[in-house]
Amino acid sequence: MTIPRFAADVPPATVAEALGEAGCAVIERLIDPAILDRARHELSPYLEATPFGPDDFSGRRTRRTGGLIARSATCRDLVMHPVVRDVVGTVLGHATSYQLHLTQVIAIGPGEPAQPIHRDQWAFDFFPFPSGYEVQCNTIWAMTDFTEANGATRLVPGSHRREDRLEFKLSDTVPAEMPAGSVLFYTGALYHGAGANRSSEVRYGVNLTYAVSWLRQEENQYLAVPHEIARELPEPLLRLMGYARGAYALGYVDDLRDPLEVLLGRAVESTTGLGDLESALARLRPAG
Ligand SMILES: O=C(O)CCC(=O)C(=O)O
Ligand SMILES: [Fe+2]
Repeated sequence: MTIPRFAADVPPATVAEALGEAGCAVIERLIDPAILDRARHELSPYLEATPFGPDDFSGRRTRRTGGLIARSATCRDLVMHPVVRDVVGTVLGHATSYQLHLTQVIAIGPGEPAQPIHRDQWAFDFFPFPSGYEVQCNTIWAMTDFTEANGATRLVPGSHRREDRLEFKLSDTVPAEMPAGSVLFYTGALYHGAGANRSSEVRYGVNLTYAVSWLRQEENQYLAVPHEIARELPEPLLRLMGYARGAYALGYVDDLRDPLEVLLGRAVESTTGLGDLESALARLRPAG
């Protein structure tokens, strides 16, 4: 199986369908690479200050810079990109809602070996989610061109439906090569890993991931984004960051208050999943 590839004008439903079949998909040149250059510029002090990873999985020649919502206005727009929201909303559409899971620039330095092949959903303590029940949908935006030589993400297309805890060799994988401005989608169950960087340049990707909102977030948005900054952000972004109730009641504050109301100090429209609960209950009512 190969990686499904699309042009920027692809309908999001087509990408979601491809993700169902292959567990991965690329939209080439979805945005102007200048937008990603701007994000890199906004983030440059943080990118330079980030230390290399502490172990082979994080990468000892790789820098992972997070907190992108607080640190880059451009990254806020990437997180909310309407095509991404549409695709992720379909892939995770079986859940009442989904939320942002982590934001991270992954800068793979020259000489970095390939990352072990893994499933991102193993982050959830290796819980064996049922095959076909995706809990996570991920994106990596190519800030620089992704080439086999500079560490393009390596994927095993179709492996999202395979058994859990498999071990793959690099020869089982294909590189998600793509020009800057493209975005790679892959689900939480897809086996993949960062490629080795055998070039002399740094490979920059922006990893923005989303997960169903009944699971704990990998990056803690409530602390990664200072509240003075959060209070100035648009409400839909805040909800996606987790200032909303997951499913019916997850994440409420004291007397069943909405977390967004608490952050902003004023009444907001309810963000509970009650609407969905009511329609689900209506479907279960006996006819007539
Ligand atoms: O940067 C990449 O290409 C992929 C990184 C990755 O899979 C991870 O860190 O979980
Ligand atoms: Fe990964």
